[in-house]
Amino acid sequence: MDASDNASRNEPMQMDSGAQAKDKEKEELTETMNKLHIEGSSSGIQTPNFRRKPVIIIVVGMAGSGKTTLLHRLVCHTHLSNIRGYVLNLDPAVMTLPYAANIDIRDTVKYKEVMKQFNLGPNGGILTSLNLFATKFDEVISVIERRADQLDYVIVDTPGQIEIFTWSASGAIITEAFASTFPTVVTYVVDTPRSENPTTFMSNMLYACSILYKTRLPLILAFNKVDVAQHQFALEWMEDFEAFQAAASSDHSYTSTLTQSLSLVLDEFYNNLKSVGVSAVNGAGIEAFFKAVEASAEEYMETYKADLDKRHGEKQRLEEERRRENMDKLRRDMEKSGGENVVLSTGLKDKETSKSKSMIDEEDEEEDEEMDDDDDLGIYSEEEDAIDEDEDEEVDRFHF
Ligand SMILES: Nc1nc2c(ncn2[C@@H]2O[C@H](COP(=O)(O)OP(=O)(O)O)[C@@H](O)[C@H]2O)c(=O)[nH]1
Ligand SMILES: [Mg+2]
Repeated sequence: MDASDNASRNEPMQMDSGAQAKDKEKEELTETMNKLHIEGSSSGIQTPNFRRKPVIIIVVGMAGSGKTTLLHRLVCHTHLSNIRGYVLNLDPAVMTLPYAANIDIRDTVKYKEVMKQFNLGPNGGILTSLNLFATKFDEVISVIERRADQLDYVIVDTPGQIEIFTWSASGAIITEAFASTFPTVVTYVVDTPRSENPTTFMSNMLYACSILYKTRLPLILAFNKVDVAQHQFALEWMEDFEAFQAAASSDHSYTSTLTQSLSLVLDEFYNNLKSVGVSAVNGAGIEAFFKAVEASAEEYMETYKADLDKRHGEKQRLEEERRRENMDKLRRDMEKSGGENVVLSTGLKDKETSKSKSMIDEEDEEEDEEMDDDDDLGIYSEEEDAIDEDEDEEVDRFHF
């Protein structure tokens, strides 16, 4: 407590005037109410710090469909076309990456260590590593936010086994964190040569459909490996379900009948997505892919963002209502008590008195808190400082 505090405390006593003391108290009261007002509004749900750039491209797909190779191709394309890209690897189990990731989950979580420590198999290890990483994902978002002005795209590679990302809580957390801060699109990579069989094609499409409805984000189908097999058959099947049924009817098994029926159901799904044929190996179709990303980002702003804003608006309205009710209650108390007990009832005055009494205790507590913070997987924040110092650093590392 400083000298001015002491002075203001002693003043009413020295003046020995009841009226002046009351004035002083009223002033304090107004100040307290103002403080409450500020606290009330800042503790509420704030409009998210949404930016129109960069566009986030989350790349998902079955193991071996070519996600990592496609990412490499996209990175090469960004370098050649002066597009400013940023790359994130979320696959903790990948041995070597063909591209230089700006943020790599492997620098934060050692997947083999996680397997040992938690006594898990490979899939459990990957899933737990992703969960651990997701707990610190707000740090990743703020790193990207700080660079937002210098970036056009953030490309995200996901674990080989698709369900680890698409059906896990951490995958949902990561996707939501991106989608509430930047325009976000999902790219579903299809192994084209392996989808020439109608039944395999259908299971692939059903999976893509489930991702669309789960993430509620614009979806791009990237038919990869067109250097081996062209994707025209897929486009034809998606546009004309009779053509697909004709292909599926050559097989008379139970799955074939089911597949034919499902093709009718998926008609609406096909209308809601964009598809491009690409080759991660020779670079065919990459320009068309980026065009599809741009169109999807527009779509995001028109539909998904509007929906998100609506939900945030509703939350904010409820919060504002709650704050107004509290203020009214406080005002009523003040009128009732003539301003005498109100400060006590807010708890702030209590806090202040106890603060001066237990100053030494609190100092000790503060020290403890600081130590707790250090324990809290603090290497992250150290790294953040390092990033602050060197914004141009190519590879950002986070550690648990
Ligand atoms: N021919 C051909 N092979 C590809 C293409 N993209 C990926 N591959 C191969 O597919 C395999 C799996 O690729 P990878 O990127 O590791 O798949 P991921 O598990 O989805 O990340 C590798 O052997 C790649 O060389 C492509 O466009 N054409
Ligand atoms: Mg991969």
